[in-house]
Amino acid sequence: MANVIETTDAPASITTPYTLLVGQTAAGAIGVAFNSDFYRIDLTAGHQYVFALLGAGGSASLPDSLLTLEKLDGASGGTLTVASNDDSLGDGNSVIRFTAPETATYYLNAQGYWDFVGTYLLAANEGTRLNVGAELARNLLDNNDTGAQWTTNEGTSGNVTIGFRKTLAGVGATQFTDAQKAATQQITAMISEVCGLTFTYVDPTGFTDSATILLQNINDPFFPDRMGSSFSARRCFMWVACPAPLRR
Ligand SMILES: [Ca+2]
Ligand SMILES: [Ca+2]
Ligand SMILES: [Ca+2]
Repeated sequence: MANVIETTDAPASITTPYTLLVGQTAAGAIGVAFNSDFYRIDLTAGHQYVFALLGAGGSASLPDSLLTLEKLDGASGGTLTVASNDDSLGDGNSVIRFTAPETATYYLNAQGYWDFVGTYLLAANEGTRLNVGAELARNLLDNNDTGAQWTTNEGTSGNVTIGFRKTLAGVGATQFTDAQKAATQQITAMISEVCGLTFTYVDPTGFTDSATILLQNINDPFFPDRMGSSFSARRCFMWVACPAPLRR
């Protein structure tokens, strides 16, 4: 449950009645195209913060968010944008990492990208890494664009087979190392904790071509990096097969 609930639509200005404390989350909605919602937040000079805006709330979820951080502009009486992000959290979601140059009141401006509308979660925490609690994790795992899900009925538990690809494909393809295999198993264990999905490893210490999810590395200089830079040196690639009754 979010700490702050936007009941009446938040104005797109510093008159907003909503305040977010560092460490809290807010749940709100972009109800109409091109609307936006301001949340006041007090930041301390020299401290590092992470702010995230993501679609949340199932089928009504905001498919593509845009987040800016605003500060009062004394000269104009309006606000100045000091940081902004569109898609760096993946799946159209937004994340801003910000070191406050001064102790001041700032405003998080939650928006849909272009004319997108829907419900969202806004989160603020101190540090350099996004603090992903269960509520945030659940919505990050959601596919906002399609509402696709692993089980026939949303919210029920499911079982997915996973393995490390034996027959490689693509530019610069390599098999997962033992360290990568171990990290993958830690990550899927964390996902299982928050969403009730069970991952069954096919040959967890070896390689296979027969699982719903297959993982390998690729090293393709022309493959754009999802995290924002133009070209990435490395990324891992995931194949997802779709046996009934799973949908993805
Ligand atoms: Ca709103
Ligand atoms: Ca609004
Ligand atoms: Ca976006």
